[in-house]
Amino acid sequence: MLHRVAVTRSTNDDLRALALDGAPHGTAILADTQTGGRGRLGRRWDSPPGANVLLSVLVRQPIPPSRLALVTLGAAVATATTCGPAYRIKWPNDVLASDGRKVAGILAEAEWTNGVPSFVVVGIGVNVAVAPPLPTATCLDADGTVHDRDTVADGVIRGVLLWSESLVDDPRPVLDAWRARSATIGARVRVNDVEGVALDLGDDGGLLVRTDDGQVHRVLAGDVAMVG
Ligand code: BT5
Repeated sequence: MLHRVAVTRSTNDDLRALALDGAPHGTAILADTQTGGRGRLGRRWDSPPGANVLLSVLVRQPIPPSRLALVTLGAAVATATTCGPAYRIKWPNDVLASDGRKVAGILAEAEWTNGVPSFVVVGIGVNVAVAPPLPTATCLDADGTVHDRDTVADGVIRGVLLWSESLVDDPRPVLDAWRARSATIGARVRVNDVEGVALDLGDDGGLLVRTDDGQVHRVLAGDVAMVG
């Protein structure tokens, strides 16, 4: 069930409220504009006027807690796939155009009840027709073609549900699909205080980075900067 709203603070907040009221797996909210769109770590997600996707999808599946971080990775795969073959993922959740600028981001928020995850609200912002005035941002239409916002939203919803359902039984398909779309693996990166070569993903979705002294560090959260 897809709810459409014109203006809201954050579709993630709205969908969480619906979920607490018992909304089923697959419920989604698509907004034209957000006044308080959120990124990770207290950052903002901008929604300049234009036909962009500001979307939240409810995942209510018995995903083992150890695999919850993979919901974000699966959503990033779904979004990059919908955007097109040239789009790549920077760990963990940025979808980048081939020039390295960001076209989409994911904010997945899990709700816990008595120590058990009861649902995950997966928020996805895709700049379809217009990017905010940031040097690091771009939009799908920047490739010179016009993209249909509803088609993008529909592709992302289907993909998010498909990949998150696959996590119930087996984390490997999401991990492998993410690796195949990665802009990070093999690159020299700095993440938190660690600088080195990004070797691979761990089974939990963490990033394995080999520093120049040969040690392998596993990073579970943070922002990757490409170095050199
Ligand atoms: C994200 O955070 O990329 C997660 C974005 C999730 C947004 C969706 S929209 C629907 C749902 N409802 C919400 O309230 N949120 C979700 P992060 O990795 O922290 O990236 C945030 C950073 O990206 C900002 O600090 C800016 O530098 C940059 N940024 C902000 N808005 C952008 C945009 N529209 N396009 C590209 N970059 C942007």
